[in-house]
Amino acid sequence: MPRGILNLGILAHVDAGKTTLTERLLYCAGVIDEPGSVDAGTTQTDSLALERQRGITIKSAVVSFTVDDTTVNLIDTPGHPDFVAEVERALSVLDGVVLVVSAVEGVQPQTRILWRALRRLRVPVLFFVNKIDRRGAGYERLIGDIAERLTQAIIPMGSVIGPGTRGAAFVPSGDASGSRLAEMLAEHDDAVLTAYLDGKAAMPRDWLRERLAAQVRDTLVHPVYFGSAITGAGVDELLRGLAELLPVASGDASGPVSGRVFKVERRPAGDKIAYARMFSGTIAVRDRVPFGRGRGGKVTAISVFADGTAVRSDSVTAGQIARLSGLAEIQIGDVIGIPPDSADRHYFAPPTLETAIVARDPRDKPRLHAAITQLAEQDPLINVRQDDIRQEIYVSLYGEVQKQVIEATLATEYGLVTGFRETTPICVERPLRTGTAEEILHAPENPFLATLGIRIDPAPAGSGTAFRLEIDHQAVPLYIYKNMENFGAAMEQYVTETLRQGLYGWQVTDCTVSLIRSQYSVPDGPPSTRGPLSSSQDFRKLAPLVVMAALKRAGTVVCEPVHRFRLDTPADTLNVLLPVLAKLHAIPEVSATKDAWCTLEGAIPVTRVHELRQQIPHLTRGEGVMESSFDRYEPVRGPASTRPRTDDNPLNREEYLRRVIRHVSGPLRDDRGERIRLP
Ligand SMILES: Nc1nc2c(ncn2[C@@H]2O[C@H](COP(=O)(O)OP(=O)(O)OP(=O)(O)O)[C@@H](O)[C@H]2O)c(=O)[nH]1
Ligand SMILES: [Mg+2]
Repeated sequence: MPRGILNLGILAHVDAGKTTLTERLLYCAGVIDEPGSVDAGTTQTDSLALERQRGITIKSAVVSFTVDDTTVNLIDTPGHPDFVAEVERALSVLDGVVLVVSAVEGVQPQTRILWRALRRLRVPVLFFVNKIDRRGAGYERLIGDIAERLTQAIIPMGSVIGPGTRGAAFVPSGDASGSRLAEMLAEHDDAVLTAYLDGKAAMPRDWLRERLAAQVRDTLVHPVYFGSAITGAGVDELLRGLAELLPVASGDASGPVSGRVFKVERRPAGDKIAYARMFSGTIAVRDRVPFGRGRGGKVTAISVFADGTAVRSDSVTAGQIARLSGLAEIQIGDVIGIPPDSADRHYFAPPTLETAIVARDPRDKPRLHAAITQLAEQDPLINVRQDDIRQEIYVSLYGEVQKQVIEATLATEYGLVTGFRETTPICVERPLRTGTAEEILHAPENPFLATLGIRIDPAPAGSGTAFRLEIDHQAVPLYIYKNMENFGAAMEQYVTETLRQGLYGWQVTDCTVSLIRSQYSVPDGPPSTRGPLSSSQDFRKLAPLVVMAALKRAGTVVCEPVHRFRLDTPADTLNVLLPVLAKLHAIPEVSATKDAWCTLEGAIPVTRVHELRQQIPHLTRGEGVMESSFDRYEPVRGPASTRPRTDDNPLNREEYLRRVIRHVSGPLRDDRGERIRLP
C-alpha cells in the first residue's frame, strides 16, 4: 500500500540545476536508463523546442517517480525571473519543495524572492546545494550563506569531501552527529529534549527522523543536502530525504470536488489539456465539472501521473495530479469545483513592462489577435490589452527573454512573423494629497438621483488601495442593497473599476478611498430627498464622476517600476562603468571594495535593466556579474511624468454625461459600446 502522493516543486534561481537534478532523480528512481542533459537538449522536462534550443526552462513540467512507497509528482519550474508566473501557479498545488542553491554562486536574488514566497505559503522546504563538483564550490561557506541570507533554521544532513572536484562526495551524518540533530530538534520538541537529557540511548535513529519530519512539516526546520546533479553525488540521499521528511498529500477522495489548474497545454489539433491538482473529491471520465466563474465542461479523458509517466485512468482523486481533456473553456489558474484552502494569492510582483506587438504583414492582424489571445489562456499575465485608438495589441511582460519567447512561439506554432514596438514600463499613479468631491441629489448639474461624497487620501508607498465607508445606514438605500455590507461592496467595486485608469491612464494605487456622503430619493421622503425612487444605476453612474473629481483635486504622480541591482566587478573597470550607469539612470547607493573587486548596489529604472545587462560583459572584460530584481515604484522625473499612457484620451464631465446611457452593467461603456474613461 503506497504511503501516499507527494506533489513536489523544484525551485531555484536560473541555471542552478533544477532540470538536471530532475533528470538525476528520475534516473536514481529507476524511471529512465540514462539521465538526459540540458546542454544536449535531451531532458524529460525541458521538452519544448525552444527550451532545448536555449537550454533554459520556460514552462513548468510534471514528471513522476516512486521512491519507497511514495509516489512523487515533481514539478520542474523555470528559474528565470521572466517566467516567475509559472512558479507562482505551481506554488498553489505543492506539498513540499526542494530549493536548489548552487554551491558556487550561493544564494542568488531569485533564491531570496522564492524563499520569501515559500515562507508566506508555509510550505515545507528541503535545500539541495548543487554543483559541489564544480570549481569554486564551497561547503561551510554555503551553510553560512543560507543561514545569513535565508534562514537560521537549517540542519545540514551531512558534509562534503573534495568540494570543487569531479570526485566531490556527500557524506551523510552518521549516528555520531545524532546528538547534534537532537540538540537542534529539542528547541521545539519537549519529547526530544527529555530524551536528550536522559542520554542518547533513548533515541533510536528512526524515532529521531520522525521527529525531524514533524518539524520539517511544520516548517520549523529545513534540512540541507549537498550534491551534484551531474555526477549524482548526494542525490540518493536527497531522494530518501524527500520520501522520509516531506509530508504527503492529504484530502478526502469522497469529499466535494476541489482542484486547481496550474498548467494548460494546447495540442496541435487545437484541443486543450488542463493539468490539475485535486485537493478533495474524485472526477471520473464523462463527469461534468464546474470551473472558473460560471464555466464548465465534460471531461472526456483523464491521465494521472504514476511510475514515470502520465497513464490513462478512469478517474482522478484527492492528492493526485491529472491531465484532463475535453474542457474547452478551461483556463490556467481556474478552480474546479469548490475553492481549495490554498489561497489564490499573488506571491510575486506583477509584470512591469509592456509592448505593442505587430504583425509584419498587416493582413495577419486578426490571426495575431486570435493567437495572442490563445497564448494568454496559458499565461494570463500576458494580459492582452487592445488599444482601440492606436489599433494595436499590447502585452505585459516581465522582460526581454519572455518577449523573445512570445515572438518565437508565434513564429513556430502559428506561423506568424511579428515585431515589437519599444518596450515601456507599466507605471502606477499615486495621489499627491487629499482630494474631496461630491455631487448632490437634486442639484441642477447632477442628472443622477443620488448624492455621493468621496475623499481620497494618500497612503504609504506599496500599501495598495483600501476602501472605507464613513456614513451611517440611514444614508444607504436598503431597498436596493439590503444591508451596509452589500452597499459597501458595490461602491468599492465602482471605485476600484474607476481607479484602474487614473489622471494619466495608469492604475491608481497607494491610497485610501472613503465614501463620506450618500443620499437617495424616495417619493414620500422629506422635501430635501423627495423624488422618483433612486436605482442602483444612479449610484453606479455617479460614482466614477465623483471619484475622478476627487482624484483630480488630489492630483497624482506617475511612478515607474524600479529594480534593485547588484554588480560585482573588477575595481579598475569603474572608470568606464560609472559613466554608463549614469547614462542609464542607474544610481549606485552602496559600494564596497575588497581585493581589487568592487560591489555596487543601487536602483535602476526597469526599462534600463536589459540594456545595462547587455553592456556589462564588454565594460567589465567579461568578469562583471549583475543581478537585479523588482524593488519598488518611484516617481518618474522629467517630461515623461505627465505623459498619458495612450492616445485614448479621457472624457471630460460633459462628454461623460452625454455619452453614458441609462442602463449599464459591467464596465461603463458608451452608446457605441466602448469603454468609458474619465479624466
Ligand atoms: N558541474 C555541474 N554542472 C551542473 C550541475 N547541475 C547542472 N549543471 C549545469 O548547469 C547548467 C544549468 O542546468 P539546468 O539544469 O538547466 O538548470 P535549471 O535550474 O533547470 O535552469 P532554468 O530552468 O533555466 O532555470 C547546465 O549547463 C547544466 O549542465 C552540477 O551538479 N554540476
Ligand atoms: Mg530548468
